[in-house]
Amino acid sequence: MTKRLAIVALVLLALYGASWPLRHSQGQDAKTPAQVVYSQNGVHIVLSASGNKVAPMKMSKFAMSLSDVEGRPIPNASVTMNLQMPRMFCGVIPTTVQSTKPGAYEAAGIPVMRGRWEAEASISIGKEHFSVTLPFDVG
Ligand SMILES: [Cu+2]
Repeated sequence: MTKRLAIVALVLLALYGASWPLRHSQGQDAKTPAQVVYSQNGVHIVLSASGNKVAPMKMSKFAMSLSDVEGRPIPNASVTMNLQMPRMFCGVIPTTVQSTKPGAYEAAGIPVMRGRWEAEASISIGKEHFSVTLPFDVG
């Protein structure tokens, strides 16, 4: 009897263990990252939402930094950013982007409704173009 119980316990434990990757990925899906880091061709881009809560119809701010592999700021980039909801027809909401210091930018825009949004930054440095997307939640 005790042996049988032990086997049942082992089977349950194995099932629980096998479902771990599933539970883990669900947990990650439910949360948006605080920032995205993008690195390519010697350009390092960090895009983050400023402040911890974004509300609908409120001005939301985003910060972006551009640096080279040694961490030196890259000045004189051309930066635009739009806000949009994936798979919805809320339209594309432009933001105003300003450089706060060399290699640092602040974008501000107003998401119009609750839900999952994406901030899409387009960056041109000389002849190179980069695109970085930050998912964020409004609500
Ligand atoms: Cu929408």
